[in-house]
Amino acid sequence: MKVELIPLQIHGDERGSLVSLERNSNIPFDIRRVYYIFDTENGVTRGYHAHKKLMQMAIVLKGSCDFILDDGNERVSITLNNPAQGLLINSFIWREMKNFTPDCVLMILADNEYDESDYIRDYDQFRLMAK
Ligand code: T46
Repeated sequence: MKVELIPLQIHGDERGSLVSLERNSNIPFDIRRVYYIFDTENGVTRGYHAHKKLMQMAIVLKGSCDFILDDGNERVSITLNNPAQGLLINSFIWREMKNFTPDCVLMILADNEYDESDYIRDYDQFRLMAK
């Protein structure tokens, strides 16, 4: 499946921890957009779509949530609960995000601007296109 958990180096010292994100270094694309999801209501599942072209890196800065990822053949669940770990999600991966803890702050880096025409929001259409 075109997803990968990437360890992010922590620059730690007696004051605490710092993670740096740099395009074409630990982020394997040019970052064109950053957005974050927080204050998610209990029991909510988000996502339910794939992207035709967009590549993204998801990092939970605080708390935890689960990503359900589906390439049309297999479905995996990955828990993000470590700000020193990035989940790289390529195009044509169906995603659902659930089990957000109340304190969860989920940050996403994207390789392009927001474009509704890049979304595939129908699962059956996604299965056909992913073949
Ligand atoms: C994804 C997952 C992980 C914008 O105006 N600009 C933006 O950059 C984004 C991402 C969203 N929006 C608007 C569009 C909707 O009216 O914000 C609202 C919520 O977006 P959406 O329902 O798409 O949120 P999620 O959590 O279902 O999906 C988001 C991203 O859209 C998507 O690309 O991969 O997070």
